[in-house]
Amino acid sequence: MTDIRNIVILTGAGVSAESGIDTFRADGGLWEQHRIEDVATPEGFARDPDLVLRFYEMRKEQIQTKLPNPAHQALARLEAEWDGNLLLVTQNIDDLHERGGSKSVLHMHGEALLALCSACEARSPWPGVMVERPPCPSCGAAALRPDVVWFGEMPYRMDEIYAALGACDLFVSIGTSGAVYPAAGFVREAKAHGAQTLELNLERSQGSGWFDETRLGPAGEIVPEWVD
Ligand code: BJW
Repeated sequence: MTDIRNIVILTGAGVSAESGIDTFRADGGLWEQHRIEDVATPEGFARDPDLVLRFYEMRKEQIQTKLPNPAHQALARLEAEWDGNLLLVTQNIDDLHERGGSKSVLHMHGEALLALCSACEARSPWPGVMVERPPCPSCGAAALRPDVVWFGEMPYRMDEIYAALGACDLFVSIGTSGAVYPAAGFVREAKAHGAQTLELNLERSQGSGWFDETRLGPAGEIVPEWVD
């Protein structure tokens, strides 16, 4: 990769699919089993918090039984060996990048293992029994919610992400459908600043036409091939 110093990598549910974690939009995926409006919006949470807490409790338990796959491990190797700048942005709320060895991961849609206090905005480890309304360890309010970004909410650390997109030489998108903004717009942002763009996915994403190159296949195979 000559002339490349700054890399931004965006991952989505497809990078964890071969670890056994459900994606969202596939046949039989999470959004076929649960209505988005019920479990992934602030309005759904206000309407039926127990349903939403049970959904995320189930997701957290699923994540904890799974292991990183060769795609996570390859990205950790790249981070360890790359002597330029590399920002790994994930839309995933699982911790498989970290358990695969990545040291620095930006979770733009939050993390399944954390709770967020709606009153004081402190983060804390997800308590086993959030559905019983334990108090926030920082302020004592019974206002904990999953530390995830729902539709209509602002994804995390956007300034940092756009700054990196504006300075990157290579943008790589892995295992995401390109159906959800603002992440789906990152390729255009990077391209507008002159970056090369590469998509690694099982099938073409919605924004596939924006990429200079697309390589199709399972992430566990094509990500190590690209990295090594
Ligand atoms: C494999 C594989 C294998 C399978 N190997 N690959 C226009 C502009 C801006 C915003 C909007 C807009 N229009 C509408 C909006 C608002 C909305 C939105 O995007 N709606 C769309 C439905 C149109 N966006 C928002 O509300 C966001 N906030 C926002 O916009 O704030 C204002 C703002 C504006 C401008 C700048 C900044 C801010 C918030 C979105 C929050 C999304 N939240 C969720 C839930 C998170 C918690 C949880 O996990 O439960 O995030 S929804 C869900 O979708 C989750 C995912 O991170 C996200 C993306 O899904 P992903 O990862 O792409 O999964 P899939 O299933 O869709 O795709 C999997 C892919 O993998 C497929 O392509 C497969 O082929 C592939 N694959 N197996 C390789 N083995």
